[in-house]
Amino acid sequence: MSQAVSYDLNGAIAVLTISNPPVNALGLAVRQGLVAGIEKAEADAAVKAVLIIGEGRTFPAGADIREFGKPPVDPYLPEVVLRIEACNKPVVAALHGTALGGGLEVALGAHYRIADKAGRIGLPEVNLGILPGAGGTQRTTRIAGAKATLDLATGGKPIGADNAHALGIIDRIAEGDLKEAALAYANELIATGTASRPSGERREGLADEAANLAAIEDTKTTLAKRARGQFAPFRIVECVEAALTLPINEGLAFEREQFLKCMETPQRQGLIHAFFAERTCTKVPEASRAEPRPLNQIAVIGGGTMGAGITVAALNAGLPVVMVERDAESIARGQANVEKVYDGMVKKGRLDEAGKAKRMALFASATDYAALSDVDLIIEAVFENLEVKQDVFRQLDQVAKPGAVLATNTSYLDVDAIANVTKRPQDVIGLHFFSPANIMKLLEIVVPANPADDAVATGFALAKTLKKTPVRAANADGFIGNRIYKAYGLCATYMMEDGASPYEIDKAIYDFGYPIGIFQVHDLAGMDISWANRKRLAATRNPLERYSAVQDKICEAGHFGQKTGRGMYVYPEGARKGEPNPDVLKVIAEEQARLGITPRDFTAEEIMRRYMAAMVNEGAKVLQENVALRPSDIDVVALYGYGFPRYRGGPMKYADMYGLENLLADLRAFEAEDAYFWKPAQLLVDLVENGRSFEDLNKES
Ligand code: 3H9
Repeated sequence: MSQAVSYDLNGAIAVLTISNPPVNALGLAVRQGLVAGIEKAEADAAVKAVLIIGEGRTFPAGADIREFGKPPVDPYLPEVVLRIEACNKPVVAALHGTALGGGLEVALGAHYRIADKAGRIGLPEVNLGILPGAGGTQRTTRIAGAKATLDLATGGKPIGADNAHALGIIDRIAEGDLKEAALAYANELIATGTASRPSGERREGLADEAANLAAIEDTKTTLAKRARGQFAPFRIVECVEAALTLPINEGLAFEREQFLKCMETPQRQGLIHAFFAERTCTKVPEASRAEPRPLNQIAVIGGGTMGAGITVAALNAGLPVVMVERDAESIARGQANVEKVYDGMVKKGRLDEAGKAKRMALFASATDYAALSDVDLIIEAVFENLEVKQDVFRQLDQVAKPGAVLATNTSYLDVDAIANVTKRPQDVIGLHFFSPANIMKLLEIVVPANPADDAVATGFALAKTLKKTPVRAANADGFIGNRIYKAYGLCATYMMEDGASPYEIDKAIYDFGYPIGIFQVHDLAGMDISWANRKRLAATRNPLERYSAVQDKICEAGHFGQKTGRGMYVYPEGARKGEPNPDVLKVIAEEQARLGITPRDFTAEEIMRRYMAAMVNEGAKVLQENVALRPSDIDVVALYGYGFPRYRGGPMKYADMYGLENLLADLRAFEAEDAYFWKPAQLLVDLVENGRSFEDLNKES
């Protein structure tokens, strides 16, 4: 027997225990072990039933994703599942932890399923750009119907054992010890002479034809919007449709065909890259060298939009927060900002009053910094101005207990300049939250010149507690995200001045897969914010940098976007979706005339080629300056902070797939028109010269 699957006898039951840490993924050794185990059990006349169970934390959480893209090796998972299903003795699967994807499919190959009460099951393949390829769509539909299958397989979210039980996917819930309960179940089957029961022959889920057809139509409608541009979700619908009409063997063959098509797509590559990237970003040198400091009580300085959002994120995670503001009026406003978020959630039915009360019970407020004397981590979230922040840190230095981590929430400012006003710069880090801070997953953890390892590790521990995705950034203007954003933002304004209208640019970006275009983002965030930043940097701007004054002119007229009803778009009373603003086109025309630019046409393809070249080139500069640890960290920033379409993996992954030599050729072509802006990053030149990719750098990190 393979080491990955052990074979033991318990009375008349053959127990196959899967052991492939950490998540018992169904790699080759497990697949071989399962087939061998079933064959051995069949061959032994004394064995009357088989039990499949996982060792450690979980029943298999799926196929081994690391094998994808490599040549497949026999036995394939669909065959393994068929072999289990064909066993002439009843097979029970005992599920605990997260029985996902191929793991659930193996369980569906078994004839009976028992689950631990806390167990979760799901078909999350869609999150990886693929679909359940070992019979998941066919067998689940036969057992639980189209709606349950479509929800599981196109939504990709796991459900609890109780829910799965109610749907008929799980036959029994184990109240006590799972293995004992599963053995008892198998013994019962033996005692009652219950035969094996192949899922592929079941029909309960097919009974309500009208409901099944309605579920297909509903899902098609929701996916048209929710899964715009994606391949796999629509193939899943087709597989479930096939399950409703085709015999099982044909249904399985159809599913296999669709699975293989999904495997061929760049979307599969992009999504699997994203899966590993968002796990790798938590691996940083400081956290490998030191344990985080305790995090029992945190404080937030400032109750504005950011401060309130950070407070809500912490309260949601069960972390007590004391909010500090300068006077009673400001603290009342801060508390109201927090309550407003919860009231909104209550109104939308996402939280009940009891939930709100539970969270607010963890909230305290103060107007005196003395309240900070016993706090483990203090997050300053006051106005984005260096002097103001430095002043706060001087005061924090007086009152914070030794060993408290002092964090500044800043989008651009120099964290060392803030740390160095204290006598404990080693305890200071930057935490760049994204707005709204209670929703956005990204947290840039900014590491100044000489931090204590455990202070940085505490930042990563905080991210984990808040269920955020942390990315380590060195202390440089704009860190990772805003620095790159600035580069492709500039590229967009140059294209706008050269003849592509902002509306054509936004449409190209939307069609690429972003939720909205960059000018719509400006309007949403408030054009005054980037205007203020441009003014802040005006004195240090390199004279070689091309400067577009179009957006300044719009701001000078008092138009800042959605909040003023006019910006790059106009927003008719109450509307959130804007319409093109004719004044903007007028300003652009005036600027073109002033600068002697003859506007030209841009195709959507050229717009995106330039946009991506600007983004990736700046990403490469961020890497060569060691602001980011690895290319995949930049991808995570773009995915979680800036709406980059996940199925494209992130800009650096996109560049690898586009071909770095092609990207460099684009940059060289654009360089002829603006040698300053389009100068290729040296790192990119070196990678191309040596035939290497960003993925090679990921592997070395
Ligand atoms: C599939 O099944 C296809 C079939 O339908 C058809 C085939 C023909 N493979 O997330 P964590 C690693 S597709 C390989 O930090 P958690 C992960 O990278 C699959 N490795 O833990 C990490 O490694 P490291 C469908 C995997 O407790 C470590 O395990 N299944 C796999 O927060 C711990 O992971 C899925 O999509 C895998 N399948 O969450 C489930 N899964 O320590 C994907 C995990 O080196 N997995 N690893 O960084 C998950 O959603 C979560 O990992 C899980 C645990 C919820 C299981």
